[in-house]
Amino acid sequence: MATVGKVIKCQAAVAWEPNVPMVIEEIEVAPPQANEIRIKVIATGVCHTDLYHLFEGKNKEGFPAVLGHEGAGVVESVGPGVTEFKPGDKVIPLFLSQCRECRFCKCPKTNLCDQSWSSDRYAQMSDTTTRFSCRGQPILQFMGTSTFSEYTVLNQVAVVKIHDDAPLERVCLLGCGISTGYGAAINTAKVEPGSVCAVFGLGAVGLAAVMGCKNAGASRIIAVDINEQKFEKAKIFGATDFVNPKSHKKPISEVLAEMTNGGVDFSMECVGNGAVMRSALESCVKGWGVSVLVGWTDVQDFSARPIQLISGKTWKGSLFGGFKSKDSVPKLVLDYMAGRIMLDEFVTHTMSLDQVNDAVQLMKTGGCIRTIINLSK
Ligand code: CXF
Ligand code: ZN
Repeated sequence: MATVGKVIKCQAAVAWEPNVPMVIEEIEVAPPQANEIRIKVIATGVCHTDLYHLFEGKNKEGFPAVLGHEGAGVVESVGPGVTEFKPGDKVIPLFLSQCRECRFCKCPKTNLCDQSWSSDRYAQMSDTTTRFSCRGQPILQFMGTSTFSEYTVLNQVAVVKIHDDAPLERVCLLGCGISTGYGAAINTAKVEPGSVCAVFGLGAVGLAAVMGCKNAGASRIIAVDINEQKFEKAKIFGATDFVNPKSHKKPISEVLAEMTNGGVDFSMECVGNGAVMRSALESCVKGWGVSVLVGWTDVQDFSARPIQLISGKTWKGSLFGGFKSKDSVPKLVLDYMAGRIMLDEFVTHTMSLDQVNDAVQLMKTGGCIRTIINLSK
């Protein structure tokens, strides 16, 4: 290919500073170095984490940066030492990598690869530099992925090859939100056939958790949200009961206890709010109830009465739905292609890269489930 080994000039959405809309810029993307691959991004979802980092300035790598981490693309070229990928392969970037060599990758109990962006092991790339620049100024990468760019460079531990026929403008969603919610139900909660579940928060992650409960054979799935407009969508994914906490004077845990003869078997918190986390735990049945933290928040503390756990409940959480990313994402792609999981139903909007700020705004106001940015031109 004509671009191999050369700097590629392309369009990217650059977040120059917190709380300011991103700017579509021409950036320069350097060739991949050892153990890296450069990909052409075809599609990317917009996730709350992009929003959170952009508007609250919490991108731990700082600014300016190219955000985006829920993408899918095609390999353009590979750096020295890369044998797993070749140009033309369809791939999904993995903000949670799987190096297969660290203590955590070798243990079947966890997916928390120690080489991952989330473990602070590579702030930008394989080394501490970045492959992006704009008018001579280095632009940082984000979550080891940076999918709001026509081209990006990834460490090979943070990318996985998927089926050649996979529709990238759908399976990109498996790079974050859908895997996170779906896996929370099937891997972390380990929802059982015939069980009663409650899902708190019906954004994309919560709806994916509902889908996980349904696929695991739950007999009742209680969808909880203060926005009743979300209930119709939750029904499509398998929710059977719908509760708006604002419509009740009693605490939601009491409402659910009355509905379920003492509490649900499994609850999933998909909001990222300490008070909701506590309610989700309190909504579980004593003796065996399991409550899973799925929604992200960086609050320092959250609380519950010890009796909640002494009474035999389990409180746990997971990142990326507990999925070991390289092992699982290609299988999830096949699950979608075979109709075993839904993805189309999450997509409420499709936009181009130059509309990325509109997509962010839509997410901020709760006006979408998922917006797909289509970069293939
Ligand atoms: C993120 C939340 C912040 C930590 C890394 C994973 N989840 C999805 O966007
Ligand atoms: Zn995300």
